[in-house]
Amino acid sequence: MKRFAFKMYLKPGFEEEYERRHAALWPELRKQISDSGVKNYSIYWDKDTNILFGYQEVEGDANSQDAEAADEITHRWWDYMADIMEVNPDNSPVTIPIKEVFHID
Ligand code: RM4
Repeated sequence: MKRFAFKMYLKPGFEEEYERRHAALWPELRKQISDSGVKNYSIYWDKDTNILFGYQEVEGDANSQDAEAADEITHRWWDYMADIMEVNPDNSPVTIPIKEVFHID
């Protein structure tokens, strides 16, 4: 199991909408994420920068942000979220991996 942390960017003023959409996460996406080996997945919002900090534990090789490995459900979700996030041309969220500098179990 590997730990993967990353940052994404929320458009200003959309934190409530972001939280609302995630509270209603599509069941098929939740299943796809779990089936892909991503566990213990959280996203945090920094109000001062609108940075979204993601953390997840990954059993395989593909994390949730890998646009190459992403399936149709994930790409549909990215299309849905594109109006409130900073995205790449394929609507995948701009994702910057963050280096782990400390961990204890
Ligand atoms: C985020 C982003 C991620 C996705 C989660 C569920 O806003 O779209 O790629 O894994 O939602």
